[in-house]
Amino acid sequence: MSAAPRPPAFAYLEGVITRRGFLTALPASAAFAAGAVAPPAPFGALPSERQLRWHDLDTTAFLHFGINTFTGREWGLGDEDPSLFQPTAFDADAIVAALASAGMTGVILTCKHHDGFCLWPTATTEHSIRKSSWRSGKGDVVNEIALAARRIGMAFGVYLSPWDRNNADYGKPEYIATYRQQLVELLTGYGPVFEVWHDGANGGDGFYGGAREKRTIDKRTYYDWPGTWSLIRALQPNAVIFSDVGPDVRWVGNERGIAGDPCWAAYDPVGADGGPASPGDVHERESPTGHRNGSKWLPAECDVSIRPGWFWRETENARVKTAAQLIALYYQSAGRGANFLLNVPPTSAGLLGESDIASLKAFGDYRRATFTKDLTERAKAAASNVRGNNRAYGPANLVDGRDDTYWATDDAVRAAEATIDLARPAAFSVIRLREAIRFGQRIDAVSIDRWDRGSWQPVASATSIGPRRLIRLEKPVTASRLRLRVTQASASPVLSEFALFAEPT
Ligand code: FUL
Ligand code: CA
Repeated sequence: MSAAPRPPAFAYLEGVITRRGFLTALPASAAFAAGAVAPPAPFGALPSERQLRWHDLDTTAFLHFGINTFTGREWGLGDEDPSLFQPTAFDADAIVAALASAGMTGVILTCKHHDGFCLWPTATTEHSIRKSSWRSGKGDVVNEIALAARRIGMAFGVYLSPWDRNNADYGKPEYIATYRQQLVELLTGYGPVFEVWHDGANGGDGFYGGAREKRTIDKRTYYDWPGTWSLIRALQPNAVIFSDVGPDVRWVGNERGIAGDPCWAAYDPVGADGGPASPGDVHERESPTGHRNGSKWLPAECDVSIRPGWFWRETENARVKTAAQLIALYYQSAGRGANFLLNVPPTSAGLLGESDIASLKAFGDYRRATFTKDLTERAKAAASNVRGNNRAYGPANLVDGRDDTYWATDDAVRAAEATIDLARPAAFSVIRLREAIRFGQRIDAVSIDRWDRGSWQPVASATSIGPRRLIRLEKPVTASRLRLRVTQASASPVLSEFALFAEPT
């Protein structure tokens, strides 16, 4: 005999919602197993399990740290003395604590930037922390950040620049073996890695072991990316791989932290000249929006720095983005279904800057104050259509606070509406919608209305939803009854959430 709670008796189209799941909140698969109605067939490109986990991360941090932190350059040439790397008060726990205060769920460290200087004691090159007098050559920044991240509950990721302006072999096949060996070290020595980041900067002037010349490589063939990607898969199967072209996560096409609107998760990248795409060679104008009917699930990641540069320099201390700017970027990136990747570069002391810490904390305070309380908590929901008239797919699933339950309609439905009755009038300024993306990105457009003295009045509308759509209203709206209309869909809608939030004043 199962001890599962019995469903309360109510009409399947309307139910009193509690946060603790009773039967209306059971995943559709359970209802199906009970001999009921099959879930909808997935539509279009679909996310992998590792992509689904990555979507949940929402906002992560970038740490650009290395030789450039001490030279004031953005792109070091690769001829720097390793002993220039000399942080005076490096504290990995303090760095990740400041990131965590912003609500960040992961951190990606520049283990090697274009200058080739490695922040871990690699066996592959002399251009590393091992050759710095800092901590008598015994330091390992990768290890310290990875451990600090784990201690505080953040995921850890690695940036390893393919371009290496120090390496004598750069441009020759030998360097590819070195690059892969560096990945092996990073992906086997530091615990679980959630993301491997390959930037697209490729070739040019460099030190190259003393040759001091310009080296150009064939972006399409030189790196043999498929070979490197399968190595990553073998070593860290749960890590997503980021580049201009994926294969798991795409660059959004700008370094301003702004996704397109719409921003479709699917994408079929082509090269700048219309030929095959590769990291560093993509027709980036289409990267912000993706492709509505793209064949690959390749969601966007919006990278941007909290400062004008990617690396810390004293002269930019007064130009740190404010919390208000970070909040605006959050809505323009994560709010459009992408992930927000915010760079916060450590100082030459090996800490974060004071203004950076203050902006991070205020950004986190805003997010906690806004998103902790969902005003639909005690709402009742009704819908114009419910899949198979089965309450396992009912609109109550929109407001149950659970990601694994969803409102779904019959297959032929392309336009549908759900009404949400709040227990009492509430003032809100943010609406959050989520599709159950295991079933693909199905919805093309929605509108939200409020009931005002006898008629429906428009509040907002949006196009792509995907894993997350945040609609931030210009000013708070008060209502006790709302209507969500799916006005256009490419397949029957499957939505897991309709939530309302009030921003702090
Ligand atoms: C680019 C690099 O050239 C920049 O220095 C920075 O690392 C940025 C995130 O990626 O490709
Ligand atoms: Ca739900």
